[in-house]
Amino acid sequence: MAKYDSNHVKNIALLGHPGSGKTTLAESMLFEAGALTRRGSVDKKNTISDYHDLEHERESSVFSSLVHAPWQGYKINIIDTPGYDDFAGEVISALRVADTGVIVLNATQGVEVGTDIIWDYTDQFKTPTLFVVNQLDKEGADFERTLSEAKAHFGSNVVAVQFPVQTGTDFYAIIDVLNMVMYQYNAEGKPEKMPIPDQEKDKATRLHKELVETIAANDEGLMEKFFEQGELNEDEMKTGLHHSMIHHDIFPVFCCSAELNKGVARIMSYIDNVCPSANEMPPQQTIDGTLLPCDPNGPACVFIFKTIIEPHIGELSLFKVYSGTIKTGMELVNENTGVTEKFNQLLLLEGHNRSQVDELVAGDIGATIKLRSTHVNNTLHEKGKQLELKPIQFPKPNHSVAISVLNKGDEEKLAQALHTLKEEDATVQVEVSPELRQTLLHCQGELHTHIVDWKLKHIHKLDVHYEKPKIPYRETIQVSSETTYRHKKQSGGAGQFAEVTIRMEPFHDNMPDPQHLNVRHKEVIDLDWGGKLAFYNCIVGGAIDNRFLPAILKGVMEKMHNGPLTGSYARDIRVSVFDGKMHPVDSNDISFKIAGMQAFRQAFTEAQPLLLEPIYRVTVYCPDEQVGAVISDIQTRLGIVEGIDSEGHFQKIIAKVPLAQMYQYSSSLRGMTQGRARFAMEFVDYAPVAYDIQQKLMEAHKVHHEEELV
Ligand SMILES: Nc1nc2c(ncn2[C@@H]2O[C@H](COP(=O)(O)OP(=O)(O)OP(=O)(O)O)[C@@H](O)[C@H]2O)c(=O)[nH]1
Ligand SMILES: [Mg+2]
Repeated sequence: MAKYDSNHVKNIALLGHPGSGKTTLAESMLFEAGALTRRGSVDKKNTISDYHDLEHERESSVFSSLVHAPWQGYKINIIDTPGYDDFAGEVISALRVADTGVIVLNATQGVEVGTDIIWDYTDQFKTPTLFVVNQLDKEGADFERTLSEAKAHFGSNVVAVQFPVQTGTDFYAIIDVLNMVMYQYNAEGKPEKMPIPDQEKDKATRLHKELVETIAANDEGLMEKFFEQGELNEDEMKTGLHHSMIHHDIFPVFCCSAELNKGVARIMSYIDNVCPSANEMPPQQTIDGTLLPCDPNGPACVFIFKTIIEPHIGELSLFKVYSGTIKTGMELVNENTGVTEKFNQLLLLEGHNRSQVDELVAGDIGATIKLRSTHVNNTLHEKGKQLELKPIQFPKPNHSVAISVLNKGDEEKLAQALHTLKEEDATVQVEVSPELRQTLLHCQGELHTHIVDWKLKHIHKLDVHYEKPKIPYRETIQVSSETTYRHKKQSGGAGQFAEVTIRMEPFHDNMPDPQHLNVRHKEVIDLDWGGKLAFYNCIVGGAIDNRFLPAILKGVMEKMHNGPLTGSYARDIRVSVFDGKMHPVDSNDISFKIAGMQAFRQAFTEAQPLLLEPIYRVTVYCPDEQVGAVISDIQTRLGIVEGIDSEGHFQKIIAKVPLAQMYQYSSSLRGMTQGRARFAMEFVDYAPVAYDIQQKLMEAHKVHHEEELV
């Protein structure tokens, strides 16, 4: 295996709408580099990059995969990412380590929804970006339209470096306006350099001029030269493009047919000669602000951007070397877990296949296995240093389902499987909710849940069942009430006796003491589930001994935990115990606990109880033409629109919507907007549910409760 220094490593991520041709392009790149003797295809399920059974089943990428192409003395690390938005986590982690984003466009479709979404990421991370207009060999391919759509969406600095001579089944040549040459391809995709034909000269000259002017306009030095010379030579253009790509100013556009391998080699040469290597990008900044230049002689430091769990091998940790040179057998300290890890093997990945190398220099990407306590987003560095790189901000899940096992006894196996899934995919979250008595699986969307389900069934061999997550309602009261409850039990031996009189009021901060009661002791408890319980001892004349007060509080708390209306948590209530009775023999803690509980239940029902539901702030980003549909849908979900703002290419709609109305919203929104919208949601507050819904929920609880008692 050839050794590469930091200047000769290029890291690219292939990005784009599903089906644009990323995996096919990766395959052609590997073929061009001589890493493959035969090109596989997605349809035949034999590409290097889509190697997972799930990807074969779907004929589309699900995971990002790392391959590398040795090309003219350079090593191009290629991360082929999946196009579906549900797998955005794979795209974001790839962009964290890539130094160039290659956005693939389908020439028969132009700019698609996925292209816009990907652009937003590259723009946010300021990743140097180029476009590849692919599928030019396909019937209906339209380069001009695709280019003008890209300019309209992403700005006039999207500039053509190439254009096709003909598109569709007659696609045979590409004219390059950087070096003003035509590449004519034979059936195997081998190019022959030719002069630009007369009938294409005007167009080539016009696009060349546009390219030169765009380069000059983004580089002061070159602007002067351009004015002096009226032209820029090829080297000057490359230098200008190089700098402008680093600053995320110019976005060159290339042509190809990945399927027929036409134009692929030229893109690879551009990546080698013009796109930045890692050591030309601004240095990484650690969390405490230290700059870490990409220097092979600097302190060893790597960042884990992805893990893959492979059957029979265990966990593969994929990393980028941000500084220093990593050698086989090296020990590095994990800054996040404190564990010292030994890198026994340094691996290069080729989809499913792996090969070993002795060292990896700053800027390169590789993998290792069998680290003990290392996860995605961890930084590892040589001993005696303190370096922690900024973590990848993964998108928050917005699609939840409750999951359970079909076969009793599989619970532990499911917990273990979910743990493994989470380890491999940082965009999945698992929540075991004691309140709802459900295990919730939070994913990026419905498709993402299907992927998790596939893994559970096929890898972990588990039969699982899904249902709608329950809603964490809350219960409270609206007015005050007073009640007395006597608990008395006489059954043969020792009896039970306790009588408790309480006043119950809605609690709010800084409320005055209860009127006409003599407060002897106050306790305000912050409840784990939000809100408060104030418990006052206002006993006079020793009606109840102080020693029984904790038992009464215990009874009250039990009911707060299992509210009288629907068994949900209760909140924001003040209970003042101000009278009662004891029996010299039969009174004990258990009696007072029962009396406290029942007094609470009785008082609660008389205090105009209210069921509260969680309200979420939902932010939807969608194109102009879909604002109307999105808003009217929010209204049918009992949501209240708070505002509309424009943000980039999108309109941002902010609304408050009850959580109970948000089940499977990601799928409805996708359907409603053909996948053009995105949304995020966060908890804001609790609000009363409508009276009829409260009645229905109470009825359902009663039936369920009675069933449980049978
Ligand atoms: N005619 C033609 N077909 C192509 C070309 N590139 C890709 N395809 C076909 O388009 C389909 C999708 O290609 P992929 O390479 O899987 O696309 P992708 O961008 O990786 O898709 P996702 O992984 O789902 O995001 C496959 O059937 C390819 O054979 C091309 O240049 N020309
Ligand atoms: Mg793919």
